[in-house]
Amino acid sequence: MFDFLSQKFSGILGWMKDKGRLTEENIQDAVNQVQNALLDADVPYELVQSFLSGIKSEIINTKLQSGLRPGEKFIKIVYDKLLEFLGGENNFVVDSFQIPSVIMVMGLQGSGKTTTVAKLANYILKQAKKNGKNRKILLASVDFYRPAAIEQLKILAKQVGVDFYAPDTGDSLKAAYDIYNYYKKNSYQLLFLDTAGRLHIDQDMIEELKQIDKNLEPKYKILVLDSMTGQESLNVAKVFDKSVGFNSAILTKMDSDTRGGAAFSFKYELKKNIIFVGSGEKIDDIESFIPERMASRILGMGDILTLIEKSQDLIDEKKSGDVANNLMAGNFSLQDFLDQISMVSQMGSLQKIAKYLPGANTISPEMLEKSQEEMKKFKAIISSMTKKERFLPQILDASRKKRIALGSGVLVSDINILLQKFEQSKQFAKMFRKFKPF
Ligand SMILES: Nc1nc2c(ncn2[C@@H]2O[C@H](COP(=O)(O)OP(=O)(O)OP(=O)(O)O)[C@@H](O)[C@H]2O)c(=O)[nH]1
Ligand SMILES: [Mg+2]
Repeated sequence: MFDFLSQKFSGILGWMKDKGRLTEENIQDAVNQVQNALLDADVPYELVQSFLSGIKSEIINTKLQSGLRPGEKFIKIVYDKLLEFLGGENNFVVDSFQIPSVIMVMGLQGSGKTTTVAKLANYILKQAKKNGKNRKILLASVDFYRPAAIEQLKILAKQVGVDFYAPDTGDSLKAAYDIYNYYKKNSYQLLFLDTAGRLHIDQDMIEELKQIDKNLEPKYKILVLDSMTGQESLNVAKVFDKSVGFNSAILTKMDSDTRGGAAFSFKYELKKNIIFVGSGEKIDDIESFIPERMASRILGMGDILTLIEKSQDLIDEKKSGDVANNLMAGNFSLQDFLDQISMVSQMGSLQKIAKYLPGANTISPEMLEKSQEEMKKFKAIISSMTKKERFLPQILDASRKKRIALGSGVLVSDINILLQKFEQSKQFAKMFRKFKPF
C-alpha cells in the first residue's frame, strides 16, 4: 500500500534529512522531486500544484526553531501537508456506525462491494468482541443483475458468521423494502445492503440507487472505489456525489500495484473521508484509513501503530500496549525489544510485516531473510541476559558479553550488532516522537 509513493518520498526525504542548511537550490530540487513523484503516482496536476505551493509558502514562513534540523524541518512540513491532504484528524472510527443503522454500499462493477461488505461485518464483529460486546448484523443484496451475486454474499456471510437474508423477488426496490422489514422485525443492529454495480455509470443504476435511498433512507451510504482505476475513480466519485450522494468511501485493492494517486487526491477533490482501505482478497484484509498513519507510511516512516494493532489478535494485548507506550515515551528497553521480536515472530514472516516498518522500501528480500536470522539470534542473546542487563544495557562490559555469548551460542560481535540495532530503534523512536503529537 502506497509502496510507490513511499519509495519515492523515502528517497527524497532521506536526501534532505541531513541537510544542515535549506537553500533555495536544495528546496527547489526537493520540491521538483516531490512534484515528479506525485505526477507519476497519477495525482491530478492542479492538486500537485496546490500541494507544492502549500509546502513552499510554509517553508518561506517557517522559523527554524523547535530543535529540528533544517532538513528535518522540511520533512515535518511535508508530513503536515500530507496529513492535511489525506484528511487531517480522522473523525470516524468504525464504532461510530450508530446502532441501529442501514448501510448501503455502492460502486461500479467489480470494485469490491460484496467483498467489502463481508470485510466490514467481520471487522465490526471483531472490534465488538474485543470490547466484550456482540453485534447483530444482517447482510443482504439487491443485486439482481449478476446471477451469482447473491449467492456470493450468502457464502461470505456464513464465513463471517453473520445472518443473511434473500427476499423472494427480482425487483430491487421491492427487495429493498422486504429486506428492510426483515431487518426491523428481527431487531438487527446493522444492515449492510449490497447493491448492483455496472461497468460504467449509467442512468438506470443511479436511478435505482436513488429510489432505494429515497425509500429506505440509509443512515450511511458508502462508496466503494477500486484504487487501481486511478484518477478515473475520482470521476466516478464525483458522479455519485452529485446524484445519489454518499457519506464516505472505501478504497479497495490497495495491495495491488496501484500508485496511490486516488487515495492521495480523494479528500481534496471530494471533501469526504476515506474510512477504510482494502488490502487483499481475504476477509481480514481491511484497515481503517487513519491519515496520520498513511502520511507516515508514505514518507517511509512506517506504521508501527497499525502493525501493533494487527498483532493484538495474536498476542498479549497488554504487552503490545506497553511496548508501544515505552517506544513513544522514550524508555524503550532491551526487554521491550525482546517482546517486540517475539511479537513479530508470532505474526509470521518479516516479509509480510515489513511494509509497516520505517524505511521498509529500502530493504531487499535477501536483507529481510538475513534479518529473520538475526532476530533469532537477538532473541537468544536477550534471553541470556539478566533483568538488570535488559534495562541497563550500558553495564554490558566485556566479561558480561562473554558470558552472554557463551550462554546463547553466539559471538560477542553478534551482541555488539544487537546493541547497535537497539540504539537505532531508539533513535528512530525519538525522531518519530518529534513529528507526532502522541
Ligand atoms: N487484491 C484485492 N482484491 C480485492 C479487494 N477487494 C476486492 N477484491 C477482489 O475484487 C474482485 C471483485 O470483488 P467483488 O466484491 O465481487 O466486487 P463487487 O463490487 O461486489 O462486484 P459486482 O458485484 O460484480 O459489481 C474479487 O475477485 C475480490 O476478491 C482488495 O482489497 N484487494
Ligand atoms: Mg457484488
